[in-house]
Amino acid sequence: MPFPQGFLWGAATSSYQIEGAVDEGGRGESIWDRFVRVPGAIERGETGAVACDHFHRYRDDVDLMGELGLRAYRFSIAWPRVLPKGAGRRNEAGLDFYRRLVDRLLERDIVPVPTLYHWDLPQALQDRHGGWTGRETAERFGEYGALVFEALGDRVDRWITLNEPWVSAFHGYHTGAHAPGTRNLEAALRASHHLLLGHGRAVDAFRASGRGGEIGITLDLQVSDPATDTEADVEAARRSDGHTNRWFLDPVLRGSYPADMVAVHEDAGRAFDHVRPGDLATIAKPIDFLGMNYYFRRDVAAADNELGFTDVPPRAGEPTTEMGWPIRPDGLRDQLLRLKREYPPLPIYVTENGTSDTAEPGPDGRIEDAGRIDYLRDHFAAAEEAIRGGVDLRGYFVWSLMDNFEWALGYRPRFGLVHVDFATQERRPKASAAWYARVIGGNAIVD
Ligand code: IFM
Repeated sequence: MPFPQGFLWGAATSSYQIEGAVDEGGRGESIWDRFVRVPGAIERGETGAVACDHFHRYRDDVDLMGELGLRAYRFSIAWPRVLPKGAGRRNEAGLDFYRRLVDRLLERDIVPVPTLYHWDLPQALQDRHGGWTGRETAERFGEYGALVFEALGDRVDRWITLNEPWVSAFHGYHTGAHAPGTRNLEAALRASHHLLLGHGRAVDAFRASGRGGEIGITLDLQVSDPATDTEADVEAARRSDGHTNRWFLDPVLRGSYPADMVAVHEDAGRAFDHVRPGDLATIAKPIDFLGMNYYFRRDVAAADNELGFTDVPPRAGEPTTEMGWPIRPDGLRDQLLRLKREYPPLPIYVTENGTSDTAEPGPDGRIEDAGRIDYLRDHFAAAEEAIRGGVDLRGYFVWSLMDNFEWALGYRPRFGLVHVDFATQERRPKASAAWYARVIGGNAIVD
């Protein structure tokens, strides 16, 4: 069964994970440039300083996208490349890089889908305002958005404000696994609110710019199932869903935080004085589409910790990705159907889905990543089921175009359709890339 006509098949990346050139072209320091230098923060002490060297190789990379038949490319703009200090003086050379990238995409009929924020906050805003724990960062984000819409709005008509604010807030400020490495749940709650407020400010700036086009947000939405049918585990799964999904879906699409989760935090004495009158109306400004990233569905059990739940390991014998994530494509279908059932109608894009697979070139040079093909085939089929169930799914972006810097795990996980030899920067499309090109060409899943 084919996908709807015009279905936007693409691939995704992000600035810090691929660009490199962190000290070039007038780019300022980001919180990731600083965090990667913390001993033990990143496996093997790796950094994104060179990454895929995409900043210098973007022309060839776009040509490669053309050869793969991609219809769309989702990338992110590095805020410190455009505003080295996060605000104030703009860096024309940084804007020019993105202008050239977009022009090259358009020349090859590839729809550019930039994300304004994929985690590389200007370090100056961390120093000055405590990063996202400070309300000022949300205000600066709105201004940054206005600047980018003005500079690129003549060439781009589909925008994403934030990528996975749950990860930015809770890995950045609660678990400390990501930059800036803070470990404090209250700080993470503040950060989540200011990320959402920044999203709302950027949507306002986009509408005020008068540019045509569409704007949305990308949330990472995973399904949480109770590990057992005990009341405690059922409640744990509800909390997990509240913490990871509804904490962002509800403010953006309903204009309120989920009452059950607010009660959990208030009962624990966590303050909400950072939420000011009018904020939720800003956060809930109408958007044109929702981006959903999907990687797994989790089993959750009750636990005696700050949030009252914990993930349990994948079931015995169950297939997992090399990240250790259980492979459960039905979660993609179920989450899409749930969005349709419980939230106002909105076009949806799967803005990320994919798997790590460390297949290396064989003697003939081919990279047989059969595991990735199986993974994608099953997830595309789940998306197709959701479409048949009435979900208005408009496109699908595979994570990732090419192997890249996987944050705290460095370069070990390889998520790319294209293999990157990080010693030589040679790109080599894997078997999955050729398979994906056939899917795109026929707008249908192939064997
Ligand atoms: O690499 C990340 C990406 O930056 C955000 N979504 C999940 C991917 C795989 O972990």
